Amino acid sequence: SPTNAAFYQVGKNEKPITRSIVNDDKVSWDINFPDYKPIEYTSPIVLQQPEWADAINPKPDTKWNDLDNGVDRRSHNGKYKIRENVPINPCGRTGIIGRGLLGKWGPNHAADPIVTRWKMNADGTVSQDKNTLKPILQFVAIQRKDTGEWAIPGGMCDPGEKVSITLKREFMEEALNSLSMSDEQRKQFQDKLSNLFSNGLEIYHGYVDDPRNTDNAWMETIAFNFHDDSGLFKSIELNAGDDAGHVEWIDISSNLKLYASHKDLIKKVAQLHNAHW
Ligand code: RP5
Ligand code: MG
Ligand code: MG
Repeated sequence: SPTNAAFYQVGKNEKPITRSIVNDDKVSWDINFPDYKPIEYTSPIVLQQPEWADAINPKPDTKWNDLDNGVDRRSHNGKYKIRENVPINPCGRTGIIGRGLLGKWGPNHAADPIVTRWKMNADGTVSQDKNTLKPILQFVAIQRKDTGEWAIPGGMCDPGEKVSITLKREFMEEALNSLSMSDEQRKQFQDKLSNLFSNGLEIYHGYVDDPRNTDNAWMETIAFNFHDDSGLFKSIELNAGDDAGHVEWIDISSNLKLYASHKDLIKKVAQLHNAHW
């Protein structure tokens, strides 16, 4: 279900916005809710129309549910509805109309690289959980600068960018700080990672419960797992960059508290590897 948080402050420079309350039983558009009075909010950053943002009012000739001049306006969740030339969130009411912090009307596409390895003991055996006796998986997590929450180092797909490229680019930017590397260094890291990133497994594609979602703009993602069994990261040091403040290998378990829908994605990865959860 869409985010129901009463407060909406993503980004330290944003003023906190109070969503109008939508109880779980009123989220679906199929339920009559005559008193629904969503607040209207689009961040000043978005209204300045940076290159990643749509026009203030959607252009009348926008190709909804289609590729639109390189911008992918298709949803993973099927065809979304348009009302008065504005897309309607397929998962229901959020308490906000407008775009909030999101650039695109309708779906905003992201990709989430979930890089994993087994946790090792000093003697070279795989570490097991004391209770479940299952092996412990670790993943590369970043701490987001906007909300302070731990998260997968994912990010937005650039228009026309292949998902495989976005996955690797975002991992390198947020977990290896590639934005501050020389072109030559960046190329070296790209090569080091090329085996790992060419053997991914799709974990999920579709709508995600992101705190930025509104009734007219929402996040969708494609998440891939890249599992390293070769000890590759013995020679690669993690280094937070871009919208990540910190980066770490984190043990996977059901105790994790993560941003947006990321815990669900990580759970799927744990199940895939029959790891401790
Ligand atoms: C989440 O937003 C997605 O799962 C992805 O991790 C992230 C992309 O947004 P930015 O990290 O670019 O803000 O819902
Ligand atoms: Mg990023
Ligand atoms: Mg990001």
